[in-house]
Amino acid sequence: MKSNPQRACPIFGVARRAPVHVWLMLVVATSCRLAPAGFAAPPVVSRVEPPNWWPGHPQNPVRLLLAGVNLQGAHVEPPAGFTAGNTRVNAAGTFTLVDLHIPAGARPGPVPLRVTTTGGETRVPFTLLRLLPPRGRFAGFSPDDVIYLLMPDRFANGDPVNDDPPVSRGLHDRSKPRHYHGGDLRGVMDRLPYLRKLGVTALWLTPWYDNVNHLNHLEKYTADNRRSPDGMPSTDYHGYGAVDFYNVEEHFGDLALLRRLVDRAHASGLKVVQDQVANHTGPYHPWTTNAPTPTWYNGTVANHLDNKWETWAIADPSAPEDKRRQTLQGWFINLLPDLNQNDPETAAYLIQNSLWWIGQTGLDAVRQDTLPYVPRSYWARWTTALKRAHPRLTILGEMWDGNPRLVAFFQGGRPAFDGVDSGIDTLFDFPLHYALREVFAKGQPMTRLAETLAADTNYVNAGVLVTFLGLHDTPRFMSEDGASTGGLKLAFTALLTLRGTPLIYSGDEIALRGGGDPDNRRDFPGGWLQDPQDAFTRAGRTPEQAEVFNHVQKLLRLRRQLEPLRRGDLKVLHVSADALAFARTVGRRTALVAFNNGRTPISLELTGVRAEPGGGKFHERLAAGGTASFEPGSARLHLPPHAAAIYAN
Ligand SMILES: [Ca+2]
Ligand SMILES: [Ca+2]
Ligand SMILES: [Ca+2]
Repeated sequence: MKSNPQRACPIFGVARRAPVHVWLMLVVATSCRLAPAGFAAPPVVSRVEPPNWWPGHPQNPVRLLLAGVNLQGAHVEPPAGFTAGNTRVNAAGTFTLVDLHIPAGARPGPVPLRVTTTGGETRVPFTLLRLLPPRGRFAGFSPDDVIYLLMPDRFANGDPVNDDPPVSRGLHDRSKPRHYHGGDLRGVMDRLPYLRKLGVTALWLTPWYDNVNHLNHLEKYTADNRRSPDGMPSTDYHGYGAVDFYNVEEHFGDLALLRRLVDRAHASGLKVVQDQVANHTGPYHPWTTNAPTPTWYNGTVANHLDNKWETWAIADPSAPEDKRRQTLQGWFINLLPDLNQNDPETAAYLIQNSLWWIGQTGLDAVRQDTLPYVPRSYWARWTTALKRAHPRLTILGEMWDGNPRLVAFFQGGRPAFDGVDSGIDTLFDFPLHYALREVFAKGQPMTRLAETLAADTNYVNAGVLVTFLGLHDTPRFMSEDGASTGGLKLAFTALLTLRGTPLIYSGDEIALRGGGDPDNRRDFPGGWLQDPQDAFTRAGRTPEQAEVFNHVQKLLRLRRQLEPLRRGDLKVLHVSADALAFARTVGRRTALVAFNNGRTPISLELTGVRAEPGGGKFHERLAAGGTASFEPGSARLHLPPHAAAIYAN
């Protein structure tokens, strides 16, 4: 093959802003050898995913996805000592998949790959990095932690320069609830002291994947918030519409900043939870028109199933097959391209992508979006791969349902009827979420809470469930009919004293209002320089905000101090329409928590209070204004209306 250095090297796939891809393109541009007209065109590789890996990583070989053009018949040759194999090229010649075996004893550094076809050759850079030291990283979370959920776009604007980035102009408008508002990773970093002061110990950020750089014309909303082709286009500020699984959204920052944020969070005693989405991509992902394999997605843009969210069909051995298929393969809101995890190439890509983010940043846990819409066999493979690399990592799945039996079905730790143990550590406790709302906002009987806790036997381990009052997908507590700050405080007292790993949705600690999506995603007051009020500071909080903030802060301190509130077994001692009392005990230490959700004072005679000899006297810790007397094994409590008390020995 004669080369023709006179011809310009064709470039496929415009370089993104990430440095790794910029230098990749430079190498491509200077190294590809070109064929004269009439011959096969030379291969061009515009990117490789993952862009790097690690010697000594248990995932070996790493399966590389090379994207470009003219890759038909491509042969990939790594440097001496490495081997490449199992090469596969798609019919269009736009993708090459290849296993790269990393030899024992390989050192961090460049591993340039030579890609040859009958049309010529090109060099593709690839890098081995040093594994991050595990100390202080990959730590997982437990009921000893309290998670704080925030949406990076809506929390704090630490860098106004990236509000309207050159590659994605025109998406920033704080007056529009579905546009970017300017919050970013720098803003989160700047507010770590606030989070520490509040007393949370882990951060869950909604997805930081790169989302589309223009308006979303496929998801339009009318002024009254109905999805309609006649509405106004939205943006993917929420992060759930990935168009690039290997880049950070430019409105939020970049990979280097993300790594700094994780390190700073760790140094501040805060773990980091990544929000990952394996079920679907954004509607504008380039794969929708150019996929690595014919079965990369379930269906096509023109021809696919519409997901009806019938998750019961997954948990039901006798469910009709078409329901199962629709639930697993249907496109979310009939729009989001559904990834096919039954295609081994797609599965390998997604597993490696998870491992890459964890390995790159040192984060501690993964929250997996839309869990039930992905085959459970995939979750088993995925969790096994993640735990093999990072045994302490925690995996939290989103299974949105109020039925404890259904939620419990998705928790790992035992095989279900399908023979699959999903390996999912924990799930959101939606059943308890609904009960807390109904009792403390809507005034339903306290028995709702006891009934919900009675369903704990459905779970492999209810003690680790992630409990919450609200999420970014639910209306705010304070916007429920009947909600009050008093009710919110009682709900927080229950949340932070019951079993589970509690989660606080950013803004609930200051009684923020907001209805359904997107009203529940209002900006945190004070996160923007021009904000008239700064609720991040004591002086800036309104009396109502201060009342709730101080209460949550006090509860978080008590939860840290009192081991039974985190780890104690739970025994309900009394329940009636207005009252609930439970004890949580670890060894000699007990925390007795009592609620009066009624309008009149109550007296409770409690028996079965376990206080072993040497456990010390009970003291009230919440300053609730009630009185109590304790005898061995029993207690008599008086509580004012709408009050809760925590007694601990
Ligand atoms: Ca910004
Ligand atoms: Ca973007
Ligand atoms: Ca699916």
